[in-house]
Amino acid sequence: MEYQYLLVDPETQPHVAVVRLNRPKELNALNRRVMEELVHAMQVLERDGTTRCIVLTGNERAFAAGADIKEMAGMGTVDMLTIDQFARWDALKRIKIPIIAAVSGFALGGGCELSMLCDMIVASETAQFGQPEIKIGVIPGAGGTQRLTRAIGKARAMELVLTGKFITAQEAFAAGLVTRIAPPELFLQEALKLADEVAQMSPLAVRLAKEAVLQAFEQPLEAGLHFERKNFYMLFASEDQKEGMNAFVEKRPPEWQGR
Ligand code: DAK
Repeated sequence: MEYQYLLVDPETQPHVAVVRLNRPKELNALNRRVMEELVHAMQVLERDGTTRCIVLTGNERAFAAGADIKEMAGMGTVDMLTIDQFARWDALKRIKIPIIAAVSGFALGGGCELSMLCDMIVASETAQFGQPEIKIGVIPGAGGTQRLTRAIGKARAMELVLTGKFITAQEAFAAGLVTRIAPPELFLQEALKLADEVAQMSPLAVRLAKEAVLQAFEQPLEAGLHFERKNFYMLFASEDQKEGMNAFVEKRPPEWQGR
């Protein structure tokens, strides 16, 4: 697939790919084509067998200012149902490799939701997060009411969703939405540093760990603990578990096989 709105570097550093949203004039508004390309790029990286972590970013002014309002403005319920844009969001949710959102500037509406669908958010000091859909007569549709509430709590999420106000990177960090903040010239570097830390771990363990953490959003505690335990047991059937523990005992760095 030829990408019109993405720049993809499959190996910016060993085992780490960078996917850049590249629709700058529209502040990376997520139209149907962008979402289609994004799903394609992520699935290709997942299948290539070498990528262990993906950094998803935009530009300095915007990660993404939301779904494309101009594209949606004339649509009715039947259009929304038949286009079924949710299928693309669901496909992104199923990517098993960790994805780090490196956010500078606006992460609004669908842009904020996209950053929250990622596994971690590294923000530039200039980042602004918000769910301003209420100002255009709708509500968040791609997880904003759920993921934001889980990330920052009911009171703060309710205020953002009901008023459409934005929060700064510092506020997002204090609230637990963002894992690291860096100056604008360093935020991507910081995200790459974090990606490198993840990429140095056993890819198998990383995959099962991501899956288990995400279960905390889906399951009651007992079921989540059960899920975690199954993944934990499963890793004892892997070469990487033997390698990791032997390397510790032998005081040497592990060499992961991903098996
Ligand atoms: N859609 C389309 N174009 C957008 C856009 C957007 N979301 N955001 C910005 N742009 C365009 C502007 O129209 C403008 O284009 P021109 O007029 O130059 O042609 C250009 O980007 C630059 O924007 P501004 O001139 O407005 O720049 P400012 O610095 O003055 O303001 C701003 C920046 C980010 C505060 C402002 O552009 C703004 O308020 N943008 C809209 C933010 C917003 O309301 N976002 C939420 C959109 S609703 C779904 C999944 C997800 C969603 C829905 C369904 N399914 C799975 C079904 C999500 C919905 C949303 O995100």
